[in-house]
Amino acid sequence: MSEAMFAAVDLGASSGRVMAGRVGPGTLALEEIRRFPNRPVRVNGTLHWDILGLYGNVLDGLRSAPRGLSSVGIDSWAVDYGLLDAEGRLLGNPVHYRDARTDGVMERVRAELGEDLLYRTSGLQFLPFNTIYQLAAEDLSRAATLLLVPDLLAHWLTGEVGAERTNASTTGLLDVRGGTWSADLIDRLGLPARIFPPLHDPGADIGTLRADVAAEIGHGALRVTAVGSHDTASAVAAVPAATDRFAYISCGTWSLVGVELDAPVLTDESRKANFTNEGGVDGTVRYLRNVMGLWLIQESLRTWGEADLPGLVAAAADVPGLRRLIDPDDPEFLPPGDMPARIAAHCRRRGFPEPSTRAETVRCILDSLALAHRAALRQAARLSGREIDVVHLVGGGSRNDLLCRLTADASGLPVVAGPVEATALGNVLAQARAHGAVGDLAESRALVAATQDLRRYEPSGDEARWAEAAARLGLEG
Ligand code: ADP
Ligand code: LRH
Repeated sequence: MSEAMFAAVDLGASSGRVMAGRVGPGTLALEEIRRFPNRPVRVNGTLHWDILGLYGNVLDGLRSAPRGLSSVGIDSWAVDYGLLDAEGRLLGNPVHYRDARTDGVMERVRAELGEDLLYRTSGLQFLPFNTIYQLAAEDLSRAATLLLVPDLLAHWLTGEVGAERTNASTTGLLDVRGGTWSADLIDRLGLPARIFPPLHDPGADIGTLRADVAAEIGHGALRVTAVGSHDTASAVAAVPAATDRFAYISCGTWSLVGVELDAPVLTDESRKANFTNEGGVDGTVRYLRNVMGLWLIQESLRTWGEADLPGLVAAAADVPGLRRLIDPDDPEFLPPGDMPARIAAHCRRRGFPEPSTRAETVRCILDSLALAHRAALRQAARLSGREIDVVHLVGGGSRNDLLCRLTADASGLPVVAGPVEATALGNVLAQARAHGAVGDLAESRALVAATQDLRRYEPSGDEARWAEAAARLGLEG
């Protein structure tokens, strides 16, 4: 196997990047080509993604990427989509999953179709912004094609139309066992079956750049290869695990906490615990729960107009722990808005003192996230029967030393932090596999473990204190 180079387009909810990845025997190296903020824009009261701004940044990134790329792969956050009309024109700017248009829709659909039917069919957790609920709130009369965000960008690059399976698994409309669109759910919801494009898996060849795009970015007949286009699927594929007795926390805007399984868990208990069975690479199941994640900090920083996150985390490390706590998964924290005020009110309601400084607010968030990580890890193990020896914490959150340490202490498990750019690495590795530059998933993970910077945190042994706090908050898992 010789060395090859790939471009990874990775769009997170808070920032996007174009990376160049070199892969070969003993080599896995990422170079950042371009990084750009991903800022939602409210227009006429509706929160949108700035999809053309993102696409423009992707083109600029690819233009600056080294020549000699074997292919490009695209991943992004899940659930959101663009609709094309019969002429292939975008029907309106994609709406952000945190927009209020889905308020009450999930409850209505659940009541009409039944929780049991929804969960047994798609295996998906109940989150108000799942594509299924967004579509139920949308006028689809002029829509000819639905494309999830990475599929939309791939379409603009190549002219091809399709749906990559790992991301399609977050719509709530994919049959978790068969891996096909659920004609039954689509029919029961009265959605037009015509809008759902043909499905493909990571590794599939999507197509070559359109001639006009190739001319614009100067990369000739570059191919676009499907990757785990759900960012979390790519992140989990790059977890540097050596055995299957691991859990992962893909930690960025969200903390996605779970285990990797061969088959879905569709029990009533799993449904009640709101665990999801999303699609991973190689037909694996990402059995996980969404924890509100670093969104709580992102939105606090935005409210404060503050940019020094490392300084605040350092200050939070000096604040006494477990004094102020929230349930981070309370739906009140989902929409944009004044986060510190919501956190203070939540503390008060729960009988904790309100944070009075920014450092106390950050400490409250990190203690509470560590407690939620603990609960989700325990539940994942219990509901799936998978034993966990180690927790791999990947993504931007792995740079937060305090959060890694608190997660190890709270869970009583060793935490291996890194890689920070697990998603981009997973994206590159899926392409490298398709082009024969690396072997299977286990070999890809071994390459990550051998080449990337990782830190290990041993639990401090004071799990009892955390168990007490978790019980007080009703987060015992
Ligand atoms: P997403 O893909 O959801 O946009 P990322 O994986 O890029 O998220 O992670 C972004 C998060 O990483 C930020 O919100 C921040 O909390 C955290 N982060 C980034 N850099 C640092 C740092 N130097 N110290 C602590 N946390 C950091
Ligand atoms: C993380 C993520 C997560 C989804 C959410 C919408 O970026 O893809 O897996 O639940 O965004």
